[in-house]
Amino acid sequence: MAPSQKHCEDPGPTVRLVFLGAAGVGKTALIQRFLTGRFESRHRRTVEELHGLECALGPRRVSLEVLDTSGSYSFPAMRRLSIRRAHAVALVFSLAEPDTFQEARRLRDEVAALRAGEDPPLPVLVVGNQADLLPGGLGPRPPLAEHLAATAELEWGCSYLETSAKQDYNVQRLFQDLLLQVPLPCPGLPSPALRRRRWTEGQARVAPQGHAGGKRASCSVQ
Ligand SMILES: Nc1nc2c(ncn2[C@@H]2O[C@H](COP(=O)(O)OP(=O)(O)O)[C@@H](O)[C@H]2O)c(=O)[nH]1
Ligand SMILES: [Mg+2]
Repeated sequence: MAPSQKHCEDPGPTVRLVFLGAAGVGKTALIQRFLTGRFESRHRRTVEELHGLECALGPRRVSLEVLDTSGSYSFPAMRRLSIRRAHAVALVFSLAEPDTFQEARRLRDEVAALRAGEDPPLPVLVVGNQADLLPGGLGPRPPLAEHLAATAELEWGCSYLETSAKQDYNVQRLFQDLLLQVPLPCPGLPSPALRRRRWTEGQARVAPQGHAGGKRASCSVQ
């Protein structure tokens, strides 16, 4: 993390990350794993929950908002509003239940329709969660997962990541990938392309900050 005196005084721009996907795919579990470091095996229905934390992106500070959505069809107006206001979207499905990929496809179409023609395009990261439940666990990708990854990357033009909230696999990276793709009008902040290259070269990190055992209040991406 950059020393705090190097940060600008203002809280910086707000960056909104929105988690979409069918109910039960692990949206809440991924967010809770990131914020608290913990995993809960019980499924509790989410309506909509907004989490806020401070995040240092290199020398700049941003107010990070993470929106956890219900994944049900009951709140279409809320969903459309959250898509319109998003700076980046995590489109989560379960690798253990490939049918949930169809819901991801439907949501991806809705995102594409609502945010059509934007330059740069809204970053959308397709997240195959519950990877620990694949035959072979977190080992090599089975052919079905390979096919879903190729659809997300080649057909939809999105980036793709496999995660496990349960095993804490790629959860930091999920937030890092989303944050690195957000274009910010920040003086002194490297471009998304350079930030992504730093990540690829292993220089970028999301560092946990804040409360041990409690909810994380801040994070840092170098
Ligand atoms: N094995 C496994 N279970 C998970 C994982 N992520 C979530 N779950 C479980 O899946 C169920 C639904 O998770 P939840 O986060 O509530 O889903 P949401 O409706 O998308 O928010 C819960 O019982 C979680 O414990 C994971 O990566 N692996
Ligand atoms: Mg939930």
